Amino acid sequence: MSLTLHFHPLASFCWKTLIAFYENGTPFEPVIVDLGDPVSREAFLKLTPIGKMPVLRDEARDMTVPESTIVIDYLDRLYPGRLRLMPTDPDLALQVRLADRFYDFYVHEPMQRFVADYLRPADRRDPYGVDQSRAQIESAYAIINADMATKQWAVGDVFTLADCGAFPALFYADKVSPLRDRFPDVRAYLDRLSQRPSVVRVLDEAKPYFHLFPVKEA
Ligand SMILES: N[C@@H](CCC(=O)N[C@@H](CS)C(=O)NCC(=O)O)C(=O)O
Repeated sequence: MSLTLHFHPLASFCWKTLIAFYENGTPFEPVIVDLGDPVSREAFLKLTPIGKMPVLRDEARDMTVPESTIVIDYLDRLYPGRLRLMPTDPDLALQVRLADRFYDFYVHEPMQRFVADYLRPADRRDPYGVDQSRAQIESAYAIINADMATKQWAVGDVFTLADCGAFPALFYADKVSPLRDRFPDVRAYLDRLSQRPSVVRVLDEAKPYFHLFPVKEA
């Protein structure tokens, strides 16, 4: 098999690429990275010195592809499936890139910072930073709520790369800064995403690891 995905089943940015793989049934060999295991860690750092997952290895093209967005873009161009995750229409593709950046920068990354704070030693926590992350997520919720009032998926009627990234960002953001019933159109969008078979599969595969998620209640 040509494609190997290095990932962890609980890691949110890895979910983004897994959703893309499962949407199109693209075959790949899964390699679970355990950064707590010295052997797995060393092998992973050889592949990608920055140490961030997911990473795609394509033996057929002798390519190592880091960054979830770039992995999906790469698959869409070189191993396209039934569903084009990056639209061929340039205006729509721009909308997808903008939405993808929005979810990564203003939901996913603040959520990650929030979660990372829980993993710090008690005397190194950063309540000010956590408040900033929460405020960022809340501003993003308000923007998404207005935007999704008239849309099915992130850029309209078709499911794209932006939706692959929106699911993990919103799923975990909802754990650290709960949506409750404050943002009904974000909630409805998250519910629609949760029903995609690709997402159901990702959640099923993550279940055995959920106890490792450090935020029990926000
Ligand atoms: N911009 C990167 C972010 C990747 C990222 O932050 N991955 C996390 C897992 S969700 C990771 O590798 N964390 C390990 C670490 O920081 O040590 C992407 O889109 O792939």
